[in-house]
Amino acid sequence: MVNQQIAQKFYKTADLLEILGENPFRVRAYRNAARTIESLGRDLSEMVANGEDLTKLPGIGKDLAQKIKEIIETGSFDKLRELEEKVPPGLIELLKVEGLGPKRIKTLYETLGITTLEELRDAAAQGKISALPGFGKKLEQTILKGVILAKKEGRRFKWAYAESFANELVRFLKKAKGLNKIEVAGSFRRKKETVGDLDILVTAARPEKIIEHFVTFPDIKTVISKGQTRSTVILSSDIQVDLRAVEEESYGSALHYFTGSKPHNIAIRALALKAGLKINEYGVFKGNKRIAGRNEEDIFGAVGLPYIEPELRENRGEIEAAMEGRLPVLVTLDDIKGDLHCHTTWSDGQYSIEEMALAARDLGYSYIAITDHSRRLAMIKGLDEKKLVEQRAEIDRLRAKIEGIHILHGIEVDILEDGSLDLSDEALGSLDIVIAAIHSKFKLSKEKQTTRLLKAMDNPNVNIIAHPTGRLIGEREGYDLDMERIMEHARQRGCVLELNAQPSRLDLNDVHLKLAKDMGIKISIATDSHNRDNLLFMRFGINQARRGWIEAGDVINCLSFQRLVSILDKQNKI
Ligand code: DGT
Ligand code: CA
Ligand code: CA
Repeated sequence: MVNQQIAQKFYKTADLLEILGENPFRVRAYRNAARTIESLGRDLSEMVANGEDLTKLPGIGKDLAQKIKEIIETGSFDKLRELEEKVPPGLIELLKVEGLGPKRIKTLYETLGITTLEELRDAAAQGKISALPGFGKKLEQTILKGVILAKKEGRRFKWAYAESFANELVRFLKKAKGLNKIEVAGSFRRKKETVGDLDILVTAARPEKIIEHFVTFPDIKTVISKGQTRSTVILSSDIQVDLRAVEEESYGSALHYFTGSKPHNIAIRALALKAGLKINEYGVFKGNKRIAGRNEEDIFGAVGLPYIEPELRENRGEIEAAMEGRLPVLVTLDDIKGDLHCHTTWSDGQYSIEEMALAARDLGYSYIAITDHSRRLAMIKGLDEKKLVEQRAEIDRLRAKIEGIHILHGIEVDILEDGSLDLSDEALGSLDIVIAAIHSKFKLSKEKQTTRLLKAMDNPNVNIIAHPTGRLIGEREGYDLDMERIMEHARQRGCVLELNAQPSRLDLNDVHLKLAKDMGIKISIATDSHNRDNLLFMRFGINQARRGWIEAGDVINCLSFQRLVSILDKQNKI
């Protein structure tokens, strides 16, 4: 439990008390305490463990000190649990909306039954809010705008999920008469693992026609705005879409600007200023003269840079690398030669080894590793030593039968709580490839969880650590790990780290990938497929890899089969 989390609990308590109209003095006390905790230089959990007196901290009395202990021990505290029972969970989100305080939220709840941002937005769009005494048209508009902002902060969509809507919209917009260029910009184009909203850019002879067509998209729930060159809508899936039409001569600048990221844009603008240029979404200007704008290459060129791939535009060193001519040549799907993490009907997969191998061959791969679960996961038929021998016989049979694809016999072996592995060294040693993974005891302390993984890497049979942090996007934080130690150990051991390509995992993340790359650690981009279609998840892994500056040379499944096998052999001798 870190200080931020404890502070959040107190902020939440204050908000809930306020919505319920309780004593303002108590509300303020919780907020003050939260602020103290937020800015505290030391770890509260440690202070409690050391038996230090918390009441010495400003704004923390006996009562709050006790609650802090309760949070550290139980994850929350009774008073908050009680408040959470009383107040519908969506109401607290409404506080983020400009123009809405606890009193008004209470009114909206009691008269219109509004409990979520979506309900608030719909009520505002339908004019129900301005009809309430004391609210009015102007406030309704403020609220509508506020909802959009609050939603943007609050709700993000997995890239793969957003993609289906983006594709559908592009297909639909392409049917509009007179449409010229179209591109989905923003975080979507940067392939960020989650997307806040979709930013579509078009050029057209008559932009207003495109807007007219856009708002007839069948999946629209609410049209927020509709002008001559701009429109914002909400889809029934709650994804917000911004459409902007720009002039041809500004298309490159607009595309660059709306692709972002904001920090990247700001850094580019600083470069332009240094060169005596002005840059905005309309172009790059020297005085009043537009010297670039039509395409993105020219925008970068105008500030003295080569083209930078959208995935790199996070101001994480790409501008310096571009200046020094050392931008990475990012890995592509075409570089991938095989998939090293797949399940079959032998454990919890839905297809046979043969079917998976043939599907991999159809993708043009030259190899696939069959890596079912190990025995500890008995509920999903995890394999024991005996079953592994039987599976080997089946794989040998298929190797003789199927041409054009190499089948590696592997396992996704469970890492037990103490870091030992779920199968004997002898059994593991008989396999072509071993990936090790944590599937239980997610809540161990940082120290224990870290040493657990370090120990697993020490087993000379282990080639790859699968989904190293265990996070599930938007659902579960990763295990508490000392990633620097993990990476350092992987480097020393020559252990490969997986980039799990499942759209809800994408584990390692972009930042960790770059760290791994910089340390010389090799990556396996793998789909963790449980059926044939899952093999197509590879491209989500590629997206994330590119955001992490990964090149083909960093990826073991970009190696030919012979090179791969020699690397796996070498690993096992360390
Ligand atoms: P998202 O939607 O939260 O996943 O992230 P983005 O990056 O798509 O952000 P969004 O939709 O707010 O804006 C799209 C792009 O527009 C953003 O990446 C950079 C650009 N942009 C937006 N606001 C600003 C700004 O205040 N300054 C600059 N320089 N660029 C901005
Ligand atoms: Ca966006
Ligand atoms: Ca946007």
